[in-house]
Amino acid sequence: MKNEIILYDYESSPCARRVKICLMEKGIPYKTQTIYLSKMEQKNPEYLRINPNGLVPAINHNGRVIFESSVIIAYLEDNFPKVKLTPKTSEGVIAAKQWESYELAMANTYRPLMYASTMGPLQHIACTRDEFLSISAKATDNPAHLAWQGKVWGLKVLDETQKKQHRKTLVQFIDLVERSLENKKYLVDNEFTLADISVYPRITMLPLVGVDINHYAYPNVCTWIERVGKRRSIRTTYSSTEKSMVKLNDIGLTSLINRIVYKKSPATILDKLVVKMLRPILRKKLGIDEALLTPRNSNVRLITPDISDAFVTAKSQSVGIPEFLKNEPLMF
Ligand SMILES: N[C@@H](CCC(=O)N[C@@H](CS)C(=O)NCC(=O)O)C(=O)O
Repeated sequence: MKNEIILYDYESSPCARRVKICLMEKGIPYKTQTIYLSKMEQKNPEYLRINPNGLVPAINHNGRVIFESSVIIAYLEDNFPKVKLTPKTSEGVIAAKQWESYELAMANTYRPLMYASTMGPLQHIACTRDEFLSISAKATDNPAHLAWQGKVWGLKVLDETQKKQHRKTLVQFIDLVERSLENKKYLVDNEFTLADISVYPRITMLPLVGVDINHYAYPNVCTWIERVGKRRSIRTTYSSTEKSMVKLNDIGLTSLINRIVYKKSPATILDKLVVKMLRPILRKKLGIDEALLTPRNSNVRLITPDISDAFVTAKSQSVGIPEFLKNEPLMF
């Protein structure tokens, strides 16, 4: 039997990166199949057969499908035990499970904040609402999923108070990581384990949702990020998309974009100029024109080793944008 792992991945997903780090640490070869979250492919009926939660990551190991990053990692620990990442002490095992569980809760806080402060504003500038919904409607005809996309583009995922609350929750998470790393090299048992693999990909993405991590406030976290960041598994899984997002953020472009799109007062000439300059760049980066040209029903082509390596083409029953989502006024 061929020993093949396919990872259903999205380049900048911290949850998928966690699985990639684990695969790399264990030296397990794998292929990836990108599920474009920007095009709602995670909600495509074909992909929902793989992960009914409609999220990445999932893996297919010789036809056996597993979803949920911590479950995938537990599966890899059991089935590829040569390199062990589970802590050696029973106390350590419990502590690592707690980090996994805490991180799971943080994913739920991070998700809307990510859509509100990155995905939504970028898409809002790159394309019109109808374009965004048409692309999504190629992947799913579920009105709830399309309504969510309407909220993402329309910048209605979280209001300012909710954004602040979500950031506060994430700050409490970093505070705990900071305290837990006092006089320690790693989170659990002072060696690199599943606990670090769970937490690292999320922590390093927090600046992208407006949660600052600096040496003054978080010396232990920053030293740990540098230490863990030197591992080959971490370096090679640092995607070019994440690098670009970090760069955009570091030069202040993400906060400028947020200021412009969330402004209550009418857009100024300068705002309009910035948007005009950014639109073609973002449009290209996000592959808007290409996605608009992709025929309906063929957006998600899943590699499924259980069906003799064939490509299976999604048979989505998309019918376009539902009436109730049409005709919302444009901002720019
Ligand atoms: N608890 C899940 C969380 C997975 C998750 O939130 N995945 C994100 C990417 S990091 C996703 O697919 N988001 C798409 C969406 O929110 O619709 C896991 O660890 O696998």
